[in-house]
Amino acid sequence: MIDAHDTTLMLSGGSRRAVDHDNNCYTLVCGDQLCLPAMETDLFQSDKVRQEDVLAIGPGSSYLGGFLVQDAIAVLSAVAQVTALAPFRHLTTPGGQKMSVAMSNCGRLGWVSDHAGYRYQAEDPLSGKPWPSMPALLLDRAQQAAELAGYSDFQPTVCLINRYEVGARMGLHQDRDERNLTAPIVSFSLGIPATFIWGGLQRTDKPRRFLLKHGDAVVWGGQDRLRFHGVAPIKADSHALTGPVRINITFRQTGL
Ligand SMILES: O=C(O)CCC(=O)C(=O)O
Ligand SMILES: [Mn+2]
Repeated sequence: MIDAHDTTLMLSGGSRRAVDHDNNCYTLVCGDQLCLPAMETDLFQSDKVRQEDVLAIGPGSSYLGGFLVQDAIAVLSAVAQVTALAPFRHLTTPGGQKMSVAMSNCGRLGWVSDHAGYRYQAEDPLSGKPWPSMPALLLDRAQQAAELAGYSDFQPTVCLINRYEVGARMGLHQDRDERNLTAPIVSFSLGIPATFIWGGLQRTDKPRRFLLKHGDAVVWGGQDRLRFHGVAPIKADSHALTGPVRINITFRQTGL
């Protein structure tokens, strides 16, 4: 095992070697360089969250505390592979404002925003090429989280990756750009913590706030699928694996 400093995944630039608890060695990059990690062991081995660890936060929504902790290095390594091909960028809202959260996507479709509106599309507007494919580990863990939350046969076509630096936030909103509102949203948090704002079905409903920490998952669907939610401005912090950054990954099932 190497020390915490050396395991920092430089998702905002540079590259690092990291060794996880099973002695797998990874090279982690973010930039225009692609570096494949040496993954020799079974990435799908951890199955640590049990049904009894799933906390209901609404009739159709669950909080899975620590769900991804065991896989965090491999998941962040997969994210770094995606963002080497489709770099994080700050999109513009239809109203012309630059978003504080930097985004990328993998999967069949990706979520984009510009002066023409919010939408899903098959090509990365930066490269004109298809989005990188969804790494098998990410798909597997998203499906497992959905299953634990009571949603079987989740087939996400979109994996939106959000990078939050200090001060970045996401205003109260509904995820409603998807064609299929019967499938849930699966959301993973890695790195420094965030205060999640968990509202109701009306924008004016009084929201609850709870901390999303490294490795936590939230799943919402069914009658909670259109709940308003957001992320409060990120406070300065540092995490051994991501440095001063929070990574959020949401999985969505939609077509065009
Ligand atoms: O960062 C989060 O926890 C939530 C992200 C989100 O709501 C979104 O990408 O639509
Ligand atoms: Mn959302």
